[in-house]
Amino acid sequence: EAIGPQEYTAVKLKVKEWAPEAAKLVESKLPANANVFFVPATLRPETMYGQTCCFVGPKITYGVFKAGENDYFVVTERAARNMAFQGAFPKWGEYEKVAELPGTSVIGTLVNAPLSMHTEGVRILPMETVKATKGTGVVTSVPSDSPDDYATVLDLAKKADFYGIKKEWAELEIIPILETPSYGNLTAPFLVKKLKINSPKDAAQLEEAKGLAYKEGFYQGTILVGKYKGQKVEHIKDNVKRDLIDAGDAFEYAE
Ligand code: A2H
Repeated sequence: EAIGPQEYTAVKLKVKEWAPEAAKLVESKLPANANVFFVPATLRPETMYGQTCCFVGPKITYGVFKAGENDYFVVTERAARNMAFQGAFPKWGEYEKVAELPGTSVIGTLVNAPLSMHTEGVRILPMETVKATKGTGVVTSVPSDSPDDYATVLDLAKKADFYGIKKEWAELEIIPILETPSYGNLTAPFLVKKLKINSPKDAAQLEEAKGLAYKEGFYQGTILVGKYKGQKVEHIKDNVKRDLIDAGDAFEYAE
């Protein structure tokens, strides 16, 4: 765990098509032309090219909070309270919840993921290990570079019926976005295999994999795609974050 404030990039994933249950819950609560965004918090903005889905906790309840004239954010109430004191909402220190969505109700929702190679959109999927007490309670999935995300998409694809999802939602192509000398161009799959991680519940090995992936990716990584292709992660991480913010696709979030 980090000491002192953790500074995240909050990325805006715009809803293109609600899952049926969520559609019913927001129907009467939102203007027809509302822009609604799932807002994952990430420490790795430079990996957003590799988003293949976005996770919510199936046991977490989310709020839909008014973020602007016609904009709404789906995050935990805890995150909304923090955001209210960071200028994310119209009135400083205030947040307005217009609807509540149980995590299970949003599974299958199609969202647009900024910078992702999957421009057709990605699905909201369940992840049991999402913590309600960290970030926004929403986690965007980059299985090429996050061992947690990779272990989870493997599990989701394997048990698609159990999770009530379509297998193909968990199996969007994992495109290499970052290269490191030690782990090649698919760091998370490499480490998950090397450390013999079989499930998202292998907490100790995942913790180890996460540490290795993070260090190697940040200090040795080279980006393989996008406008900074060929450059060192260390040098362009903040540029990718800045670009996302300038495009209106992200903002800074700290806690
Ligand atoms: B990271 P820290 Cl590619 N519950 O983003 C569980 N995990 C959460 C979370 C929550 N409520 N909120 C955020 N996270 C994840 C990308 C990524 C991340 C990559 C590689 C490693 C990595 C894509 N997922 O994180 O405990 C988010 O996943 C490993 C450190 O605050 C976020 O960044 O340090 C990271 O954990 C924040 O973890």
